[in-house]
Amino acid sequence: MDSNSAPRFDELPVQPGAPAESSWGVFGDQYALGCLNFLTPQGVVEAAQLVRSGKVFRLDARIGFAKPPLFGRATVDHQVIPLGPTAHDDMLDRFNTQEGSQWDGLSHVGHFRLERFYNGVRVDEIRDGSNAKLGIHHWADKFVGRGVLIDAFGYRQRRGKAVNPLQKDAYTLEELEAALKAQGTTLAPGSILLVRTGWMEAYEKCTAEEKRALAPMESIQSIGIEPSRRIAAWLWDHRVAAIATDSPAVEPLPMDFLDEGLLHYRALPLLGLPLGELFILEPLAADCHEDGRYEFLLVSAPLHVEGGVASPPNAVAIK
Ligand code: UVW
Repeated sequence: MDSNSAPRFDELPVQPGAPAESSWGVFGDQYALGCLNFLTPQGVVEAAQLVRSGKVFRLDARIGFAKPPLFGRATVDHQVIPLGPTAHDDMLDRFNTQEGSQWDGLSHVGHFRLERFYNGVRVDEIRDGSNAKLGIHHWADKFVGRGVLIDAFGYRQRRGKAVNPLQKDAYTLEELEAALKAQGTTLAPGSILLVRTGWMEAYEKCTAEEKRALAPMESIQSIGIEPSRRIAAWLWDHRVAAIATDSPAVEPLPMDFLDEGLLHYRALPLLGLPLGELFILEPLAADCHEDGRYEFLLVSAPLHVEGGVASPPNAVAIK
């Protein structure tokens, strides 16, 4: 896909009958990739040129880091199983692919009013036992390109602004743009955008009791990215391939699932934009601050599960 030939956000939709502000039809028969279509072989080659120090940053947390997992998701059980006198396998029982760091795939959330997933895919097509149209397997070898970090948390802190990531609050478009400017970074087409909100670091400082108390959907609070039309337009018009944060929902929590303006609806069923959550971004941000380079090669290899809904990112940033 030539990102120059893609329509501007204001020109969407291009497909007759498609919902407003949707990119349905833009990517033709490659729709299962959604905005990952903005990642190209040439983009991978260019991103590889960003590798200079040889430093590698793991972007997903240890499996099972959240105790308990957020939103009532199952707790994974890891067992080492003897295979012979001096050999082992291991088992991950009850592994929910969204128990921690994750990419939300395009079959994770459909539009509640339209009752459609990305590109008009129906609920029954997701639940038919194959999830052939929007399964995460389509992303298995596509999630590589130029990563860009916006250290929104660091930007606020350096300006002396109070921020509590464990309370509902939003990083605005103006803040994201100002942080980018302060970093001397631009959003080139085909960027995998990471935004540090500070949530994961604040969570790690909580006591076991505090973690238990904040985990349910009814009680969780989080800072996130402003969920708005203009943010969706900004991401689309910059040809952002995916966006991930170190917060539980990318957007602020709590959220009203009947609000059509949620970023989850704007991104997943309407634009086909992958959302990444609960990434580890602090060590990467510290290194970017030190060397002044907020761009890197990003390699993510989602689980190769045929028909999967979501996946740990299995992602590294390489500088
Ligand atoms: C929410 O929808 C709150 O988060 P997730 O994408 O993990 O389901």
